[in-house]
Amino acid sequence: MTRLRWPFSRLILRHSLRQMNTEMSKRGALIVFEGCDRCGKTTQCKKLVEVLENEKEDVQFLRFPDRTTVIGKMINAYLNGSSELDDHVIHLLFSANRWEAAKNMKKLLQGGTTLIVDRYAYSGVAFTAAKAGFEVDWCKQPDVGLPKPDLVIYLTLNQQEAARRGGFGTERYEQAEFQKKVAENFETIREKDWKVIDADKSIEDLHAEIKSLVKKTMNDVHWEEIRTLWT
Ligand code: NYM
Ligand code: MG
Repeated sequence: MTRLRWPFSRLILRHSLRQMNTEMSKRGALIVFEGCDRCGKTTQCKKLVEVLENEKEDVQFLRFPDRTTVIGKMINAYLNGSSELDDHVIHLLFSANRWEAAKNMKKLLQGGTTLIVDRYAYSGVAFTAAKAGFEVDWCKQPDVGLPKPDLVIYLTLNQQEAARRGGFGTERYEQAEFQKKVAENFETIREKDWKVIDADKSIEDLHAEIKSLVKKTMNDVHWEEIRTLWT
């Protein structure tokens, strides 16, 4: 018995040291970009990721919908018009598409990776609530409990500039009238700490503004717990 005790305690010590180490390692930040279609979100996300990677930061780009999964393929078919789905069903699929990524997102964040995310649950609410008969409160429910972003960058674009940037694509929702309602919904659901940025400027100027906000958040959240959305 006495001979066994020593290796056991050493094992336990090693285990708790490892645990302390993971608990004490810096976490990454969850950064979300939101806005209407054509506001330049994707361009900015990709540029930001490229620049941060060059600076040897641990970052990963994610986007919702993630059209590569089984659920994502159903969403893609709905958006490009090759399938019809009930409005409740597509809303829940968009949410399920986030939940299927949530565990991995948390793992990456805990492991120190900063996630740059093109759209999140706020798009889910703003787009579905733009349809007749859908209340914001109902729309939020399926996403309650997801990891909460540490920073939401909301890019706005006036109607004239949006029009100047060229027409919308051919996907469902890409019509001026619908987008106007979406923008109103973003105003309703946006929280005090969102960074609202007018996207009507050069790609470089917009990037510089965004990058400094993101860097600050990355430093601020190192030792903070990951929060949960709408709880
Ligand atoms: N969209 C996106 C939703 O309606 N609900 C959601 O939860 C999300 C994440 O999908 N018009 C809409 C917004 C867009 C469309 O997005 C596809 P993207 O970023 O254009 O691939
Ligand atoms: Mg789009």
